[in-house]
Formats: sequence, structure tokens, C-alpha cells
Amino acid sequence: MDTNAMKNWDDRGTTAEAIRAGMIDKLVYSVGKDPEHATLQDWSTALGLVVRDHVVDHWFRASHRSHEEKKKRVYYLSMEFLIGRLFNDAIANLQIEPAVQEALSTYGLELRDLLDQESDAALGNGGLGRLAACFLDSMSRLEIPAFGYGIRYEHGLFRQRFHDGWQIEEAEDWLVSGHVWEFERLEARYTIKFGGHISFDGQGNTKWHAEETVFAMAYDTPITGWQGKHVNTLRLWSSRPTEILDLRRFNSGDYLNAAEKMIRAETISRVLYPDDTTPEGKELRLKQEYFFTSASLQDLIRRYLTEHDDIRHLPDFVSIQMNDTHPAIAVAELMRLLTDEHRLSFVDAFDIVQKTLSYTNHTLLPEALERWHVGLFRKVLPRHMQIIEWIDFHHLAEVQSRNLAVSLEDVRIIGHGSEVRMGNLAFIGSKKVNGVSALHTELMKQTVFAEFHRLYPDRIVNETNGITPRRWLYECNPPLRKLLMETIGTDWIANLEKIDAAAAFATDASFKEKFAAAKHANKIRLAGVIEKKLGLRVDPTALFDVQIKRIHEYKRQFLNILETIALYQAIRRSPANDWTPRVKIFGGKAAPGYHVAKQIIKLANDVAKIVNSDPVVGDRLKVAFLPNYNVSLAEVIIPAADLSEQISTAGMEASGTGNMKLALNGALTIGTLDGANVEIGERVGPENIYIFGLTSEDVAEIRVKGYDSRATIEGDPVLSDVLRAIAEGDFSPDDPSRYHDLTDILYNSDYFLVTADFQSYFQRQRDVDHGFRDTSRWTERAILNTANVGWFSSDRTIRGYAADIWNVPSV
Ligand code: CR1
Repeated sequence: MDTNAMKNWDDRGTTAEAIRAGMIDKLVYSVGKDPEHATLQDWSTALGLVVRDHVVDHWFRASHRSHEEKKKRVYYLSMEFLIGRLFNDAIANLQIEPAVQEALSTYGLELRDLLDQESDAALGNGGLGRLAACFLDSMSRLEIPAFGYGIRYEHGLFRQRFHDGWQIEEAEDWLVSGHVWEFERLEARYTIKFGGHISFDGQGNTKWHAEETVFAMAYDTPITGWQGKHVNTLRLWSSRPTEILDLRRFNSGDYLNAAEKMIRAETISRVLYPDDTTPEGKELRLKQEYFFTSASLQDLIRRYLTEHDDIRHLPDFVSIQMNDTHPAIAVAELMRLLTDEHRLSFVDAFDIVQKTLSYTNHTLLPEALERWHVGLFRKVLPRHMQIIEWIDFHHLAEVQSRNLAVSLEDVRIIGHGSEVRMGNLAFIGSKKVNGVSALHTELMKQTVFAEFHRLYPDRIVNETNGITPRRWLYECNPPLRKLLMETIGTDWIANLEKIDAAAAFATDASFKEKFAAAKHANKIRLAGVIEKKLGLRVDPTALFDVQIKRIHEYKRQFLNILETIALYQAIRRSPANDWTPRVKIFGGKAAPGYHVAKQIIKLANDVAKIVNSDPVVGDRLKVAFLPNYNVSLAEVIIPAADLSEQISTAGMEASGTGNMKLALNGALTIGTLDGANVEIGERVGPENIYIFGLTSEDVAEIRVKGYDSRATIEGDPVLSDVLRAIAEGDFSPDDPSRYHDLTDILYNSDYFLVTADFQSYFQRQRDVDHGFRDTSRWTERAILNTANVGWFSSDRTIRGYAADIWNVPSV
């Protein structure tokens, strides 16, 4: 092969003229449409293909380089990648927007319209999945050779619709109009086995006689780093049948059953589990986890062996990060591959495993640390059960030999003889285990992994989460991007710490005016979306108060709604007072089986209906719950926010990342001392954040001592009035008892301490009212938020992983 000829394939050029010509070429010869009959979707695909070509040029160069230099690679294993749309991301990273705009103008097309044709790839639930997407961006930015490995769900997170205020879930169909960014890799295919039994031949050979097999087939999406300097790969696996149609059955007219095996195999990558806190769907979920983990490990070992001969040196050239416990089966699967297939001893294999794998914990919620019944586990993964028994036995022996006062039961993988604890498996099989904010890591050491921490005091490290500034400022906030570029230059895009230069302009009258104007423009854009989706008109000069995240009791949207009602009642009592107009904006999905969360959504919508139509209240208060919150909607809401609600029960939100995005875009936070709010507060300073409520220590103490919520409610006339109104059906006249379950929770088992924090939250909100009225000072404080949160770039986070965990260089 003439590799020199290969190196010069990419002379396409990124001038407007080249893009214009490229588009016509793609439209006609790839999409198969003539310009006269092309739809917006066709044009969008054509432009997408042109942009993709440029990405591919950079991509090949990067892979050749990594291969030739035999660089160490990072593999990020994650059940979720919430990448959203990629079109604008590629254009922004390649810096070709002006040329694209110019090319489009010759056809009378608007870039925005073409971008809107792309579907939002919702291959994740929330923060954990979006973090994985930001990490891919940052690994490319830092030129770390990396692969993201996950599942190519045919249907991502469900689409949320409201029917009479209730959440309705509909299947999502992101692939329906084609996805230009991915490449199908028919040749990258691995066999994945399930079930059956194991035989040993007495000569050290172990054979797994599987009951069921499927193929994992790869789809690759290039992930462009800033300025295209490096491009990594997101490789997603799709499940395919190993046996095709049963022709005998088909010919006998039994069409459905003839396809049964195919359908079963394809089910594995059919849907994303719509739950980010509880393991559901048991067997299928376990199969999904094993499916993508096994395919990824087989694939990375194959790649390793094309560059190196000795499997024993794997840890020198490979680092594997397990994103939460979902891929924790990697510990046992890597053991299996190293022993059964590559013939290493168990002891040698385990040494390699512990030097190669690392694990990120994302939550302390006990229900989210996955556990599997031994019976189910053995049925689906018989060989892995044996391997886990071996690891558990040897680990226990090692712990016992150290004679430490450690609870042995707590550090077992197989708990009470009946469950496989994936958190413990991941911990034992890892080189490093990290938390995602300073507080969360501290709490990990004190709670879920306390015993492990005593055994292995160097293993737990902290890597506070971050967000990519390309997506979460440069792309989503053009007015602010422009202002920053004019004022402090462009360094901040690749080095977000440099955004601190904006602090010097916080009191500069002209900068302040432009900063406020940028915010106002973004608010007008959001107001347009609210009107379009909800038919509700809101005043863009009002305070935009935003809570966007999954609906969960610990995140306490309920607390926000209670405060909304209290404010509503106060306005109605004294409409003539000088109120600070507010728009309460909500977005978020509830897990389909999470009854309380769905009631909270309905309550928010019921409250919205009453408040928004009350002439006494008018523009002083509006409530807008936007349906189907996703990455694309976040890109519109975040730049328009004035106030960011981060009000979880202290100690329960591991980090949060929406908090970082909102602060970066100039929203002030109202929040508890939880997750990364603590670190945000340290950087923006107490006068630029509204902290309230119990601390995590207070919460821990209350959990021990007990808490009487009824006494709190009865001692607080404002809260009593709010709960009375809900319980009497003021917001649900059609069904007055609709919310008795919700109010009962507050009276009888307020585990999330909503009532305990209500008063201080309500007070802090009045401070916000007061603060927002001083427009000039508010703008200064907003600027100081933007300027002081540069540390929360995911580039900084990834540098931390590279140095502390993966041992790879970053630029
Ligand atoms: C946490 O709840 C954190 C993200 C990313 C979530 C959130 O606070 O910002 O992870 N955890 O680290 C999660 O989804 C399954 O656990």
C-alpha cells in the first residue's frame, strides 16, 4: 500500500466555495436529490456529509499517529453517552462556521434551520451520560488517544409528552431520518455468549458452552477536538443475531416464530433503560451490561495485540475506566479473557486487571449500587460467577491475613451468600476509584466504601466533574461568546481558566451593558420557545428561575413548587406590593415507574395552570414546565437563566454538572452545600451565590436522631398554608385528593427533608428578589460567576484523570 499517497488525500479545503461545491456533490450523488426538489432534511444531510469529510481527514491522521507511535490508549466504558446533536459541535470545533454560512447563503438557506433537522441522540439518562460526552470532547481536546465504548440503542431515552399535565412516555426514534455521523463497521464484530455451562478438560482448558450467542457489531462516530487537532472514536455496539431466519418455519407459514431468534438477539441493544438510579429490568439489563463490556474488551485486546506481542504488558498501554458500576463486569470478563483465552494464571491475570481498570462512582444512593441475585447471575454468566467466587475468596483471605479490624461482610463481593455486589467487585478490581466532587469523595470514604478505604487508603481519589466549554458556552451562547471574544480574546475556549480575565470588566459600564444585552437576547429566544411549546407568554425582563434535571425526590423539585405556591399566595394577598417578576422554568423527566416523581410533574403543571391564568398575579409570577427536556433544549435554556436551582438534600447530589453550565453562562445559584455547589461557592464567593439549608453534617445527624416534620410544618404558618392549599385541592379542583400521597409524605416520612429546609429556602428566595432588583449589581455578580468558574472545565477534570489514574500525557 502506498502510504504516502494516502497521506495526501485530504486537500478539500474549507473555503465557502469548496463547501458550496461539496454540498451540491453530496446532495446529488450521496443523498440522490436534485437541488430543486431537495427538502431541508436533504440539505442538512448533504452539509453534514461535507462537514463529516473534514472530520474524517483529521480522524485518520490522529489514528495513524496513535498507531505508529504505539501510544497508551484510554478506554472509557459507559452505558450512556448523552451526546445530543453533533452537527454544530463539528462546525464549531473545526471553526468553519463563517464559510458554511456563506456557502448556505448562495442557496438561501439558514444554518439554524439545517441544524434543527438533526435529531438529538439521547443515549443516556442525565448527568452521568452527559459527563461521558463532555469527557470525549475533552479527551480529544487534550489529544489523549481514547475510545468511548457503549451501546448503540435503537431507541434512546423516551420522549416526554404531557397529557393533562401527566407525563406520557413515547418511544424515541433518533435513527429514523438517518444519522450521518456514524460509520457502520461490518468487520468489527464479536461473539457474545450467555448462559449454558462450563467444562474443564483436566489439562487447564476451560470451555464455556453457551446457551445463547449474539454478535456485537460496531458503529463508529468521530469526536472532533478543538480545531480538529485530534479526533477520537466513540464506538457503539449493536446486537445482531448469530443465526438468521428459520427458513423451515418461515416456509411453513409461521412467519413470526421464524424470526424469533433474530428479534431476541436484537432486543439487547433496543432500548436505553429509562432510570438513572435503580437497576431495573433485571435479566435484560445484565445482558446489556455484559454485551457491551465483553465486546469492548475483546476489541481493545485485539487492537493491543496488533501493536504488542505480550499480553502481560497490557497495563502499560491500556487504561480502562468504568463509568459507574454498569460495566463492572469488566473485572470478571477481563479475567476470563486473560485466563481462558490467553492462558495466564489467575494470579497473573488479576494483577493485570488491577493495574488496568479503574472505577468512577457517581452516587451514594444505595439503590443505585447494582446488586444481582446469585441465581440470575449464574444463569446468565456462569463462567463469571466462578471467577467472582475466586476473586472473592482470595480477597477475603488477603484481608483476613492483614488482621485489621474490618467488617468482612462489608468487603465481600458475594453478600450474604445471595447477591453479587457490583460496587465491591469494581472496587476490588480497580487501580483507582474516584468520586466526582470533593464532598462526594469524602462521603464515599466515610460511608459506602468506608471499610475499603481503611484497607486501601490510597485507592480513592477525587476528580471533580467538569463541562466542555465548547458545547456549553461557545456553541450554545453565541451572544456571550462574541462579547468575550471581543473583550478578552479566544484563549478561554481551549483553556477555560483564562475566562477569569472577564472579572476585570465586572464593573466596566460598557461591558456590563453588553453582558446584560446578551442575556436579554437569550431570554427572548427562550421566551419564544416557551410560547411555542406551551402557548404561554412570559416577560423576558422577569427573573428566569431555572430547575432542569431528572425529577427525583432528592433533587427536590417539590421544594421549589412549594416555594412557588407560597409566593403565589403572598402575591395574591398583597398584589400591590413591589414584587420582582419571576418565571419559574422546569424541565426534566421522571423514570416511568417512579410514581412520586410523576406526581411531582403533575403538581407542577397543575400549579402552572392556576398561577398562569390568575389575573391578580399577572406577570408577577409565571410557571413553565417545558416537556421533553434534553441536551438540545438545555442549550437554549441555560444561556437564558438568571437563577440556577441546585437544591438537593445535602449529601445526596454527588456533584451536579448543570450547576456548572448555568454558572458559566452567568446565572447565580441558589443551592444547598451539596456536591459541586460547595466548590462553585468557593470560587465565586459567598456574595455571588445564595446558599441555604442543612449541611451534609446536619443531615447525617438528623438521620441518627430522627426528625419531626409535623412539628416543623405546624410551627411554620407559610408552609402550613401551602400544604393546606394542596391538600384541599386548590390546584386540583377536579380531584381534590390527588396530592394526599405527596402531602402525607411531608407529614409522616420526610426523608428528603423538604420541610426542614423550606423556611431558609423561602427566605433566600426573597434575598434573590431583592438582589435582582438591583439590576446593575446583579449583572456584576453574573459576570463574576462566568469569570470565576473556569476551573469547572472538563479539560481540567480529564487532566486530573490522566495524571492521577490513567498515567497518560495530555497537551
Ligand atoms: C449524579 O447524580 C453527577 C453525575 C455525573 C449522577 C450527579 O450528581 O453530576 O452522576 N449519578 O457524575 C448518577 O447518575 C447513577 O448515578
